[in-house]
Amino acid sequence: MDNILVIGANGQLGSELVAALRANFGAQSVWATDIREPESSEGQFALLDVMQGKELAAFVAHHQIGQIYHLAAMLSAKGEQHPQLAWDLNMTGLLNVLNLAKENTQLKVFWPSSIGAFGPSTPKQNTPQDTLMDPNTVYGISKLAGERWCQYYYEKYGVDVRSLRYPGLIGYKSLPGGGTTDYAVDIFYKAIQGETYTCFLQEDTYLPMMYMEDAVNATVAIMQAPAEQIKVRSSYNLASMSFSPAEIYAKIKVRYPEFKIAYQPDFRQHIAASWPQSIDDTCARQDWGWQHKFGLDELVDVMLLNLEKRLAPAKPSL
Ligand code: AKB
Repeated sequence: MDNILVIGANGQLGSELVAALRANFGAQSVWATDIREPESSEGQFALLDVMQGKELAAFVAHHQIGQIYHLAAMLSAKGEQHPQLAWDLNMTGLLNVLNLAKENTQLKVFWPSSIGAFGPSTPKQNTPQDTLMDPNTVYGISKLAGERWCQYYYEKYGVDVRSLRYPGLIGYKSLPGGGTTDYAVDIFYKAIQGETYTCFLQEDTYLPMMYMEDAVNATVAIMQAPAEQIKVRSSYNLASMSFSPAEIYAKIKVRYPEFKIAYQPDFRQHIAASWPQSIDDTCARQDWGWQHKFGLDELVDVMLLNLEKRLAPAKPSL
């Protein structure tokens, strides 16, 4: 069994993906890496900066890595505040990984794209796999360019790279940071903590979203699928649900009748308005059998159940 390297393992997706990979393939075969120490570390962890290509190559050789999940990136909202940094991190990191895989074609690579790769002229409803893409954020431009690089390295050098266009990801185990879809996590914390939630998007802003367990399952599944089933080498559309702030607020309010929301759209509204509202992921379902489990009701149930436990005040010991 090849060892597995996760780059950007402390992030929202990374922390949950590492746990799933360890459960599936054994703790000893999974290396979690990031540029900062994790808050709590239960398995093998190392500091590693994907921008340092030579260090990355040495790590991969030393630990007999056969699969890389390269998750380190700057997300959409933060990227608009630091355009040059976002471009450098999102592009150089990916190219360092792809160049390594070009030298060693036994390496299998996973790299995340996003609904952010679409833009204002993209069809908003049931956005097809192949369609007009004109992203107008640095993040989106880096994702679209990254998709083209993945396809290029596959065709030109035979690199086995696989990718998903994630919607907004929502989970209770880890916090997102710097994204436009982050509101859909933050809102649960405010509801449980008894505070008013001030939403940075307009109430009717529909966006594609996904519960973290589905996203992790999709990621493991696409990497496990036989190579001949992976017919898209740029990035696959992936979907499970879409909702607006008003819709998720209404669902949470059923359980927290006192919960209040206010709307103060900021620059992130402009980003969200440029993205699709729903995604057609037929190709992923047909090619490698993708199926989601969680819709909006299941998402709200699982988030409230687990965050209520986590945020409950500790009982005083007697
Ligand atoms: C973001 O909001 O930037 C990300 C994404 C949709 O890629 N969650």
